[in-house]
Amino acid sequence: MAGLAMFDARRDDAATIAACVEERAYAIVTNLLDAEQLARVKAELDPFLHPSPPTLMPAMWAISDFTAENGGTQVVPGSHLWAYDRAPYEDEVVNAEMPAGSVLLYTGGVFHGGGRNRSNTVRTGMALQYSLGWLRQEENQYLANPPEVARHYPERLQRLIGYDYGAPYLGFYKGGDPHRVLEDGPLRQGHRTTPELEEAAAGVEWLRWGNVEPVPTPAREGAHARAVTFSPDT
Ligand SMILES: O=C(O)CCC(=O)C(=O)O
Repeated sequence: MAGLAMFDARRDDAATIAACVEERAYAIVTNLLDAEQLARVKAELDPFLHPSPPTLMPAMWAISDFTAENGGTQVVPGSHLWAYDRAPYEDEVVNAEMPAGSVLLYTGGVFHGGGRNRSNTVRTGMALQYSLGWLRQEENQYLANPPEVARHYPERLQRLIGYDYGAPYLGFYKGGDPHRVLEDGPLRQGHRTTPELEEAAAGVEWLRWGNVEPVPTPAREGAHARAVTFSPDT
């Protein structure tokens, strides 16, 4: 399965970055509105306590050149194996500099984010995000109950069969609540508010999956990069 997002990152135009990310997952919008904030995709999309076996693989295609100056995607190599609460130091963050036509592959547990665009050029990329094929309902409810049929069901049933978010952000439609496709009138803004997102995230029961032991956290000095870490206990 793949979600598709196109984005143009202009100088000091965080909203443009947000517009792309909204096509994929609202939580990442919040994280990336501040340029150079790093996050893990999987933390928003699956309930497996980090680190775990990979469930997602984003592919970032460079449509234009990606450079450090124009905010090319930043990644923290090795962070897919870190303890969930370890934030990267600044010198652990690298820019994926690559010419147009290249692709950056990473797993959903890697800290990543868009850098600040300090150039006068537009950075354009295309993000295709792949997940394990079994991360879906057993019956294909959208074919079995397409919108023209499902719109006659009670809302509770509509949401039960999939016209709803999976917690906290999975399954969005045009950046918002998929239930909107069954509602009359123009598509209203469907984004969850920050309190709603936080409530959904707080309701996640983090599961241990696999036997991936976190690499030991080094004892060292240095400035931390801006990153979203979490504790499953809070
Ligand atoms: O701006 C970028 O290159 C990274 C965008 C991003 O974080 C994402 O697609 O999840």
